Amino acid sequence: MQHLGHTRSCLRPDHLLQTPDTFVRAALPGMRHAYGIVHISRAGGAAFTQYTAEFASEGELPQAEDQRFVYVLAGEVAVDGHVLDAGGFAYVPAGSAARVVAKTTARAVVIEKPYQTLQGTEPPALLVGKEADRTATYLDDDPWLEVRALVPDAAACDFQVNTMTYQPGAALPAVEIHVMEHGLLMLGGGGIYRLSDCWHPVAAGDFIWMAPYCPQWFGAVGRTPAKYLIYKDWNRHPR
Ligand code: UGY
Ligand code: MN
Repeated sequence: MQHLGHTRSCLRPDHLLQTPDTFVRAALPGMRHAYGIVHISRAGGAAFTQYTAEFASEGELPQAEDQRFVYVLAGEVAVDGHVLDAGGFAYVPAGSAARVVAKTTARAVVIEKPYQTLQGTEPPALLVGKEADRTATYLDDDPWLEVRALVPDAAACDFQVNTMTYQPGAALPAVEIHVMEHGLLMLGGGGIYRLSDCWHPVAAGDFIWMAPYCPQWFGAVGRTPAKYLIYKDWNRHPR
């Protein structure tokens, strides 16, 4: 289909909306039978890297220099021998020899970030889990806005990854402006994302990066819940 140069993708100094029509696939060094769609990285102004890995069966990621978080979107991926399917996730410490190997054709979110040590704590160990087993909490006690924290809320962990599920019509209670940056992948449904002074219609498959202090608000629109996976830096002094 000819789009005549149109896309919803949008790059601003404090945010990026990247829609699937603008995704570019490339094998990253050391990947075997896999491609990455790099959504954000240092080159784009972020302090972390987020990409979607698309695997053929037996596809594999190279060993990461930095700590790594993996969330399976489709298919089966083994992390250090633990087979994860959709909604399964893993935290892999920096320099770990744990292998990330697809057992089937698969897709996964990968987030990598240099680990920031914290005096008095030991770096976190490898962890695997299932989103469905994580306890749901409600943002500001709103039963229409469910949050599941995938990374343990421990001082040793220097980032968080949560899923947020909005019933149709639910919205963030206020415009947020905070020092943490976000990497966000829309997993289902859609709505309106306010980023800075832009109101973007968004849908499943879209990626968003929000720089520190980017004003942000989301309201779910449609007949099905809107759901996203969201990264933020956490637990460290912003010096
Ligand atoms: O955790 C957060 O900062 C989250 N409420 N932000 C967001 O959904 N844009
Ligand atoms: Mn936020």
